[in-house]
Amino acid sequence: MIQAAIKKLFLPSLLTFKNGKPVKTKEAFERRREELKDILQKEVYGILPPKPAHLRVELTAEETLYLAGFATYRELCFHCEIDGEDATFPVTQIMPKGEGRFPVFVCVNFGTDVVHKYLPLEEIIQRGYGIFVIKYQDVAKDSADFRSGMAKHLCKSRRALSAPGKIAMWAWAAMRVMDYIPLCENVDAEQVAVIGHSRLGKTALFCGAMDERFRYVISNDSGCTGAALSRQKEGESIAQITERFPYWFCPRYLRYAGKEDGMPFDQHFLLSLIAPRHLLIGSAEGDRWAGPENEFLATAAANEAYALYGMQGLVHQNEFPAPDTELDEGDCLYHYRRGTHYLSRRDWNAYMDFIDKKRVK
Ligand code: GTR
Repeated sequence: MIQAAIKKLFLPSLLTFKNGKPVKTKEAFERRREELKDILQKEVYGILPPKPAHLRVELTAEETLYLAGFATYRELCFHCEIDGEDATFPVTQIMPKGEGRFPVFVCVNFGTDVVHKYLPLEEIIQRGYGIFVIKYQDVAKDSADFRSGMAKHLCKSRRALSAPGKIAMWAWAAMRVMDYIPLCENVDAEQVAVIGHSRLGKTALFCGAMDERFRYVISNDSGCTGAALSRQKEGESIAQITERFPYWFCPRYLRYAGKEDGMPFDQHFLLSLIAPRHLLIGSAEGDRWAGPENEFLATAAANEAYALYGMQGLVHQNEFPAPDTELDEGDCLYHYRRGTHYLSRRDWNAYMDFIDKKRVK
């Protein structure tokens, strides 16, 4: 039934090179990966800005007895040298106390507080995870303003059809945190997850697709131009998203409004780039705007890439799951809960349960 539902969408083939040749091995998929990245950058999110010439991380504040003394809190300033200028954005790091190296989340979040409705910090720390929090608008405003913050350094002109949009910039900032992680003594650089909710779930997916250093890529309720296939999608369409938020994407993406069926890509391209790492997709039953079914279908469609690595990808029962189900048997997680558009404690715990399982292997 799932295979049939995917077939009915006539998706562009993941495993066919641009020249029409088939992609049959994981080595071939590594070459296809470059084509997929190229398509998604040129058509959807814009060309990812290059790494800064130099990165320096400054400790600006520290509290060693945070969360009743069980955590360390640090405020960091990331200084990026771009075209000879010092471009900066702040990041907050909270780590559990103790010996050894901890797995961490790089969380691109909405609020201005570290303890936020989408961020149950104490639970995360108690479960033995550290976290880096980027408040997304500290990097670039969630608006058409490309003249302030990091945006003016990362995009000199919005005239180019493949100029980076804001999603690419927020993702770029998460990658800079990843640059810093190997220098942190108490962080396990092999166990890093990037996570975001909604527009920031789209950001987490683009980040993890473009940067293979992230072992876990978590999209919560990311919907349109995130985890959901755009063809025959319930809820938000490309026309609607590009009408309200054109600046999230590259200018060329606007051309696809109302033209989903003819697009030379769909969101399974993005999800397949996470292979052979772990993809964690969360949907909510009440979040019809995001289109849970198409989020599930895109995850299932990415299995073709996992198969080339001898992996299962998402293990499912060949039908759309009932609410309050975790499909967690394979390399990917599909977490489907009741309720509405939100990043809840329940979601975080589902993601940590899955990562815990993968880490002991
Ligand atoms: C909505 C948008 C969605 C989703 C959401 C959010 O308005 O249509 O694509 O990104 O915002 O980020 O909260």
